[in-house]
Amino acid sequence: MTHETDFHDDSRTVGETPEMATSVTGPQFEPTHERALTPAVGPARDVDGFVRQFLRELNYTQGVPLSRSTLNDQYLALARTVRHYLMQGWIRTGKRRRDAGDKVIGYLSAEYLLGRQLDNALLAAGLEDIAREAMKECGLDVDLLRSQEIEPGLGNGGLGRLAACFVDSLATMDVSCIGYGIRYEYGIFKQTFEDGRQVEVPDSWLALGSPWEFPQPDRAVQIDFGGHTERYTGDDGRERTRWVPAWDVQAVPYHLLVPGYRNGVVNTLRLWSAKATNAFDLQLFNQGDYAEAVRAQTFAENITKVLYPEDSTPQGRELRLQQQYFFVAASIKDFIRHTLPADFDLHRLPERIAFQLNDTHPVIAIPELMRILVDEHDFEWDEAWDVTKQCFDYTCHTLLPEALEVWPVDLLGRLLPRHLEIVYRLNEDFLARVREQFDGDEVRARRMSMVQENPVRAIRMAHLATVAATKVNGVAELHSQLLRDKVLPDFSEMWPDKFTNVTNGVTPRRFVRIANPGMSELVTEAIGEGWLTDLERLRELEPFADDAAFRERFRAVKAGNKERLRQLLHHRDGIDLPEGHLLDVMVKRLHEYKRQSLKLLHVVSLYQRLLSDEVDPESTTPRTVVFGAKAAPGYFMAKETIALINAVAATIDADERVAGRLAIAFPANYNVTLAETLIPAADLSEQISLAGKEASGTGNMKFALNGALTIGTDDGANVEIRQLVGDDNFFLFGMTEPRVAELQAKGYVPGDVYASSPRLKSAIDFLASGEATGGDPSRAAAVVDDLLSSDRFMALADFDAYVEAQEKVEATYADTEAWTRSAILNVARSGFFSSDRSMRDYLDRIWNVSARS
Ligand code: 26V
Repeated sequence: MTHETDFHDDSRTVGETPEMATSVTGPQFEPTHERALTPAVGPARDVDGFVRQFLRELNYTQGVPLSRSTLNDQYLALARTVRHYLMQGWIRTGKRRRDAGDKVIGYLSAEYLLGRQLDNALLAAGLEDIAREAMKECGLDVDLLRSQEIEPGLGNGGLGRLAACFVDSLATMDVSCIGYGIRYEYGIFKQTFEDGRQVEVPDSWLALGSPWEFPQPDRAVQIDFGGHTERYTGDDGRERTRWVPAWDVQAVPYHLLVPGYRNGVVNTLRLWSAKATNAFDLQLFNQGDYAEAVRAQTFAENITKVLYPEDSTPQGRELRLQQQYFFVAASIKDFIRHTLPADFDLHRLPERIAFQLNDTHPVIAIPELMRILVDEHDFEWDEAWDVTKQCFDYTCHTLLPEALEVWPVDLLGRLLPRHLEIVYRLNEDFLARVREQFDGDEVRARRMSMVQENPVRAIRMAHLATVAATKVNGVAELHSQLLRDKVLPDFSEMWPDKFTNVTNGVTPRRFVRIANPGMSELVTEAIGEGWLTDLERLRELEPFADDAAFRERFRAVKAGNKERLRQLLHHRDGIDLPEGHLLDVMVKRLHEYKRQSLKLLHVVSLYQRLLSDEVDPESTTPRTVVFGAKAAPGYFMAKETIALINAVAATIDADERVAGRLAIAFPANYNVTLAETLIPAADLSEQISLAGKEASGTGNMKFALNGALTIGTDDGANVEIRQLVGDDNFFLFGMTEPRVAELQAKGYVPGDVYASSPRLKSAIDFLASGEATGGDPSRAAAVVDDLLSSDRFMALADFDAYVEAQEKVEATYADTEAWTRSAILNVARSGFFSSDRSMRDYLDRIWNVSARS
């Protein structure tokens, strides 16, 4: 480090141009009011300008000279420096959108699983090289600083990550979008293992500073809860209803920047944080009752304290309903009050907003908008309904009936009495229509009702959403079909045109370009620039699959990615991955329907094969199986499965006899950051859910785009991946959805499958005996008992087919050239899975808005 770079110095003149001189002395304001909204010049876009801004941040915001700064100081200063370069785009984008009166996509999502922000901001702003050089000039390593960031884990899994990909694509396509959500103080828990068992640690992602957010306390809105409703007669003689709430909280918005890829566009993520209306009762405080004085504050601020990690059992938890209402009510209020012009006629609301309901979590927004229009803006009921219906579209993300949210009416009535009344009235009107259209079919009316009677009276949020929404979509072809045929068949009969499909996608900026720079460079060299925003262009890679020199280079990239993963796991987890293995990866939330237990049975079977005399170990394919999975803290079987995988991993790891042939690695705390290193290193992608259960999957797309081959069932988006990449480049196995339904109807008996498959029986017996768990059979008991007694997701039924498909994997992998060819074809043919394409589909089929690019 040189003395020169230790402290920011405005008088520094080395290589300075006149523009730069103005840029470092602070924003320049033009004389007119309009122009004053935009800083005339940001920091200079060169190494020198970057260094200056960085030092300024370090010295004046962090308050330290470089020589005394910690890594965290340096990370924060770097992040804020990059943020500076985005500000002008953000302010300009906002102004342009307001002036044009664009229709806004209001993406309502309780989760955004964003991943690290710095990498993406550097890429979007095109500052990677400048930042690297600038840090070098300060004697710092940009990669080390990047690795300091704690990712904002404001989501559970696929649904939250999808929302993050979608807002990235909308910014890149210059579509006006506000992502509305919740600023959880604690995101998804951090997973650690103790004796192989999952232990959850709070995720304090804000603890070391949060350079990416802008609090806007002056734009806080009040959110009401509880109380009762009253009828009264208005001045015009009309009967009206008024909600008299019992308590309220403040919703404070925090802005996050959503930069488009190198287009100067910066959209906004608006995340709401709860704050007590009155910080505390000073009188009580003065009387010495400190705890009671702050009680209200604690109570209010609990609303956004923590993300629910329960994607296994969406119980009727009051706090969760509070979270849901809190963020949608704040978002609608904010949109009407701050985004629309003051005199806007709300009859025209659908011209200006399309609220997309990301699953049922934000569905309480529907009665909320009705309440605003009817109670606060004097709309007639039918008039309000007509407007409301046009403002909402609904995406369903599941097929499991137990995952469809319902809210007990006693809870809803207590928390949101007016909303309950509104839902009842909507349901009355709706059921009248059903009876009219279907000859008074009461059984059907009961099935379709927004209100379920048993086991407790509760509101079916998916029915409410489906009735209100203009469009309802599933997230992959098969899912959308099953949604129509099995989950909501009465509704699709009533409104066939309401239902549509939009297959999910993933952002290639994060999951190809950032995650896999080596492959990205190779691709660009082969087909030129432009593919990152037009991913179908990857097709142009197809001929290169037959080019031996290209294949060689492709393999070298994969080998480099594996090495990067080895380094990471060594430092992060103390795991030493063996070299030269087929890398077989299963990463996703732990759920029985995803069938991590099936993968584990396969591992056990491979272990047995190596221990037996049947095969020469030297002739088998050396394989490392990597698991990554968090279990919902209250999900017993999921947690048992984690403990079992770890026990088997430890046993195999300690067994000299299989050293070099088989290994299991289970790094703790799988998250977006780990995914970015893990996925590009994988050879084999495990997508083995029971057919008809995985709505789409998005990890499956990320793997294919990074040149892993998939072993998978005919489920979710696997179906489309296989159709696109071709049967020869995909290892399909297992029952189809109709076959699953047939077997279920017939009565599935896992014991029969066990008895009839020698290989399966042997693997299960081996597990049950404790031989795969260090001699301790109790470790395997819960999982084995469950598989043998109920096996709800039919892992046993698909076992033989799975093992056979894995044998094909080994045979193909042995032919290095054939494998590489398939891997390249997977990349070349997966361009469809860009979230840009998903967004185009939403724009065309759902929002009726056109993209600018
Ligand atoms: C909820 C529940 C509750 C009951 C037990 C099982 C279960 C499983 C999952 C969930 C969460 C449902 C919402 C969700 O995260 N869905 C995921 O959405 C992704 C994005 O569309 C999609 O790729 C995944 O297939 C889907 O599981």
